[in-house]
Amino acid sequence: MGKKRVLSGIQTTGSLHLGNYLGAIRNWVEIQKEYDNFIFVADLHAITVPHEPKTLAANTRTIAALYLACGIDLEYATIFVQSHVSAHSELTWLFNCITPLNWLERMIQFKEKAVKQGENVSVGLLDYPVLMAADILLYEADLVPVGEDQKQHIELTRDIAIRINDRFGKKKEPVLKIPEPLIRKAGARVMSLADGTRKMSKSDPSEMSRIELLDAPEAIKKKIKRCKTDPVKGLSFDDPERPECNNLLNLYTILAGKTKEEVAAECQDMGWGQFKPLLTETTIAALEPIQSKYFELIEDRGYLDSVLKQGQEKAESVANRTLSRVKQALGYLPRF
Ligand code: AQP
Repeated sequence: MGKKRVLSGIQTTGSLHLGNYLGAIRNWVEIQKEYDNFIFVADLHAITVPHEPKTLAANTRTIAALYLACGIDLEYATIFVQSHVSAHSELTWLFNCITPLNWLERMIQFKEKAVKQGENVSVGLLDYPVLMAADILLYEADLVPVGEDQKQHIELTRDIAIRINDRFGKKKEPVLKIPEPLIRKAGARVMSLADGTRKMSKSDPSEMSRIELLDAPEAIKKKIKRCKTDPVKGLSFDDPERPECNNLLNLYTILAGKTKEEVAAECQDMGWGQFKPLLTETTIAALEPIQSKYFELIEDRGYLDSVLKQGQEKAESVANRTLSRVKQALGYLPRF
């Protein structure tokens, strides 16, 4: 039996930060050898919220280069750009026509993001989970690594696949493969530097709320120096009254490669004046190898483009096969 297939992606909604790395990419790297990985830059998802055309292409290249710089290995992974494989958009349309509207109106992420956008909320934002279903089902993914917040979207993906199979498939020949979520066991959830109760996010208007993977040492120093803390003396994990303290200690633990017990003992008598320079130094050192690899890759445009072209070709061949199967099941006249 071949390896199981895993599909993952990140939206081009801004600069990648420590949350994207520690909560997603680092885990993909850790498990990549066990699976056949399809990893894409989600540029179609990115325009479900207002976007800046001037930076879209550059962000796309940056994310692809960061995948490689963070350790995604082309021996185990296919890296491609979502909009380069038109089957994503086409399958989304077909799925749109069989997905009940009330399935989408129930999605928590839609409700949360729609509130932020008020009158301007787009049909695309509502349709985001259907596009995600198309992404996953096109590649016949067995597993999709997600955090708790995306579990509902995987359920919807499964519901869409089951509906298509029931309505248009044959008993022994399902049209679509039903995927499973791969829920991270101890996945890091990195919180905002400005508010320890909110997650660190690309689209937060304040750059001071996140440490970006490409931040220069001076910027990292400034952000950590100014980040929100509390007046309590001594640092400890898991105090519900001290979400910022817990977040910064967690960051230090992961970036320093230490255990929670080691850090609890090391930091119990520290004040912020002592801890912040330590976290700064550790963060700069952890990001240095990623940054130097990234700058090498982004200079070599020919190489990066060749990686994305090969990815596009491989992704397209798999995706187009699934799309044809769905169209055939729905009764479409085959292309000439
Ligand atoms: N703060 C975080 N802690 C841990 N994991 C995180 N991820 C994002 N933020 C954190 C993980 O990174 C991947 C990127 O997903 P995405 O770009 O598709 O969208 P997202 O989850 O909504 O990420 P952002 O950075 O917050 O982007 P915006 O601001 O555009 O919404 C996912 O695997 C996610 O779990």
